[in-house]
Amino acid sequence: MGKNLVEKILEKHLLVGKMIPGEEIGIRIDQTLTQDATGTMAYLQFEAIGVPKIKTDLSVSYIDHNTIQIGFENADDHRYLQSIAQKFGIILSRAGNGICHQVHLERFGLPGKTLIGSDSHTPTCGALSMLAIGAGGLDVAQAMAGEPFYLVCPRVIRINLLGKLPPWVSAKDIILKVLDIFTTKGNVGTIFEYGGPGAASLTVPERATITNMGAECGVTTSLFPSDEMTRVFLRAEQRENDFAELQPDKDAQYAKVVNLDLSALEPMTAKPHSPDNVGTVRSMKNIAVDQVCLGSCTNSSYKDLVTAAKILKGKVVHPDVSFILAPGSRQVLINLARDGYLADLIASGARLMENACGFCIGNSQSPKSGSVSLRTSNRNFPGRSGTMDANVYLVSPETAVAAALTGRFTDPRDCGLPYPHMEIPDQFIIDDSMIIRPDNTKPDTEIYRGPNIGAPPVNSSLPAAISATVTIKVGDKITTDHIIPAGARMKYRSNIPKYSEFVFENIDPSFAAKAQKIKASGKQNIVVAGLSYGQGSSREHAAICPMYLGVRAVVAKSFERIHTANLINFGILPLTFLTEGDYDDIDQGDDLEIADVRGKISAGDTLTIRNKTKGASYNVGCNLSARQKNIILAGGALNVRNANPG
Ligand code: MIC
Ligand code: SF4
Repeated sequence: MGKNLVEKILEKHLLVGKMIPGEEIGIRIDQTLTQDATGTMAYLQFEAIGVPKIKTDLSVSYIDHNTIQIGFENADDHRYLQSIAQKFGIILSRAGNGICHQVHLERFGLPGKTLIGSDSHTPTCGALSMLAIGAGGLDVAQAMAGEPFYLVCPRVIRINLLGKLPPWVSAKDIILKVLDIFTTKGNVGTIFEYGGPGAASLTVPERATITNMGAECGVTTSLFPSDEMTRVFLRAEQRENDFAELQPDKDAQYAKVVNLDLSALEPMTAKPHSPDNVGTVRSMKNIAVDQVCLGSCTNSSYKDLVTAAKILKGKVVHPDVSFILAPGSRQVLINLARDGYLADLIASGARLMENACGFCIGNSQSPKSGSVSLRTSNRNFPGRSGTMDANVYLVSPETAVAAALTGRFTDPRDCGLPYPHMEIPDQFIIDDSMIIRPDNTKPDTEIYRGPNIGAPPVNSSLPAAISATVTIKVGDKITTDHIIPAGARMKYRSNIPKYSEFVFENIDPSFAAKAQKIKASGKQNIVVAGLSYGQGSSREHAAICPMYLGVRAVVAKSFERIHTANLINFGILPLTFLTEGDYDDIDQGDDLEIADVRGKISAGDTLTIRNKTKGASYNVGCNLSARQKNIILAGGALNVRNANPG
C-alpha cells in the first residue's frame, strides 16, 4: 500500500509506539526553534534537565516577540538567551533578524526533517515539506535533550488543490477557505497534507501562508510536497544543496480527501473575533477602515510585500487609515530596499515597524477604540490587538492594500488596477550576520541572569482526592490569549509570580486574587469550560500561571492539542465531560470534590465529580497514555525527571 508524505516522514523518525492513528507515538526531532517569549522558560527547563549540549541536528533561538523593550525585563531575557545559546550549542537569531517562522523557512528548514518549536505557528516550515509542529517549551527542551517528542499518531487529510488562483486572489484566501470548511475546532490529531496541480503552482512563501495558518484549525501540522517550487526557493536562498524531492506515493491512502478549486475562490476575510468566522470581502459592504497592518509570520514575505508595493506605487494611503508595515525578516527588508520597493511603500505612507511580531501580538500599534483594523496576520481573538473593543479582520495583502487606499473594505478586484504578478527572484541577498553560531573554541560561558529571570515553578504531586471551587466558568473556544494575555503583559514571561496576576484578566480581572485566596484556604481551583479549550498559541504560561495560582483541573467539553500537553506537563488534569448537559449544571463558585483521583487516574477509570453545592454528580473522562499518567501523578514532567534523575 502506498504511503502519504506524513507516513513517510513519521516512519523515518519513529522511536516509540506503532503507526496506528489515535495512538501515542514518540518521534526523533531533528531541529527545534524557540522564540524569546516562550524561550526563556524553555531554556530554564532545559537547564533543569541538565544535559551539557543540545542533541538535535540544529536548534535555533529567535528573538522576535518582545522587542519593544519598555523596562529592563526583555533586554535581560535577550541576554540570558544569548548566553544560553553559546553555552549549549544553540544558534541565536538576534533581535532585528526577523520573525522565527519566516527566518527558519529562509535559512534552516529542510525537506523531510522534523522540527518542533515553542510557537504554535511552527508548521510554517511545512511549506518546505518538513514535519513541523508547535509545542510547549518543556517539550522543546526535552527534544533538545535528545528525547522523543510524543504526539498522537495523526489521521491525515489530503487537501487536493485544483485549478489556478485568479488575479487578486492569493494564498491567504485559500487558507481562509480551509478555515471556513474545517473551522477552528474538532481537528485535534489531524494533519493536512496538500497536493494536486493547484499545490504545484504555489511558490514556497505562498505555501507558507497556508501551513502557517493551519495552526488556526488546531491541526497538528500541515505540509506540502517538496518539488520544483521548493528547489527554486532554496536556490534563491543559496541552499539548493538542501533540496530533496519528497512526494506521496501515487496510491497513498488518506483518512479523507477534500478537493478545493482555486479558480473558484474569491477574496475572503475572517471577521471578528475568530479566524473561522469567514465571509467574502464583497459581503463586507465597504465598511470604513481605520487601520491596515501588513506583516506577521503569515504574510510578510518578499512576495507579499512586493505585491503590496506594486499596487501602492505612486499612490498615497487614505487619510483616515493608519498603515502599518512590518516585514517578516531582515532578509525581506534588505531585498525590498535593494529592489526599490521599500521606497515605494514608504512613499505611499507606510509606517515602517521593526521586522518582528510587533502589532500581531498586540505589543504595539493598538488601534483606536471601536476601530476596524484589517490585518494580514493569523489571529483576531478579542483584545489581542491591545484594544478590547477593536474589530479585527484577517485579510490577504491584496485586500489590505486595497482598503489602505480607499479607506474602506474593498474587494481588490474592484480597484480597477492591473494585477501585479511577481515571481520569486533567482537570488535573494543573503546576509546571515545577525545569526550567531555557537563558538566551540570559547571557554565555558557564564549564563547571564537579570532580575527578571526566575526559576521554573513546579507543582506538587497529585493528591489522593481533590476538594476545589469552580473559580471561573467560561464558554466555547477559549484561547490561550483569554487565559493569559500577551501584548503589554508579555514582558513578564520570565517572572511567573508577576505574570500570574493577569490570568483570565480580560474575562474576570479578579480571577488571580480569588484563586490565591482559595489556594491559601487549602483548597484547589477548578476551571470549567466549553468546547475547544486552549485554542491558539503554544504558550505554556497558560498552564504554568494557573498552576501557580492553584488550579488543579480544567473540566471542559473538549480541549486543543498543544494546551492539553501543556496542562499535563504542569500537572493540571484535563477532564472531559462525558454527559451532555453537565456543563450547564455547574456554576462559578460551586464546591466540587473528586474522590480517589490518583486511583482512578492510575487505573484509567472514569472519574466522578461531586458537586457539593448542587448535590449532583458528573462523570468525566481523562484519556491519558501510560506516560502521561505518570506525569499527572507526579504533578508534572519536571517532577518525573527529578524523581528519576539520569
Ligand atoms: C502567538 O502568535 O500567539 C504567539 C505569541 O506567537 C504564541 C507564542 C507565545 O505566546 O509566546 C504562539 O503562537 O504560540
Ligand atoms: Fe509572531 Fe504573530 Fe507569528 Fe505569533 S502569530 S509568531 S506573534 S507574528
